[in-house]
Amino acid sequence: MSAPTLFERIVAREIPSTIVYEDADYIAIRDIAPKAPVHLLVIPKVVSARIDEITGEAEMGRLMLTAVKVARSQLSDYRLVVNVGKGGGQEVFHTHVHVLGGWEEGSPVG
Ligand code: DGP
Repeated sequence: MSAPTLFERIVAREIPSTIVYEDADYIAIRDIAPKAPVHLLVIPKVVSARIDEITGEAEMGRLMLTAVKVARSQLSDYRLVVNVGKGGGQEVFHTHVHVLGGWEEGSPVG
């Protein structure tokens, strides 16, 4: 068995985090190094290393629906980002969707 991922350890409360949403299958936390005034991570509890390992339409759909639900609970406008692989900027290899928003001057640059 491989070592638990950072996010599994957060789900297990072994590592503290600010949890903003949780259900049986997903957790959403505040990012420890926010890149926007609001920066959340929506994380499936079932581990896949990267989002392109998810092949089920239902699983992919529920992940995005959960990300949108979490985003809409705090923001009217927002950005969803998924980094995929080292070259795509991914640092934590447990699939997650970034929710970014809350910029004062409307949309961010880039
Ligand atoms: P990514 O580069 O897409 O793999 O994003 C990983 C994010 O996880 C990054 O924005 C920082 C965040 N992060 C890393 N370690 C922790 C942690 O211990 N707690 C929380 N809340 N976020 C973390």
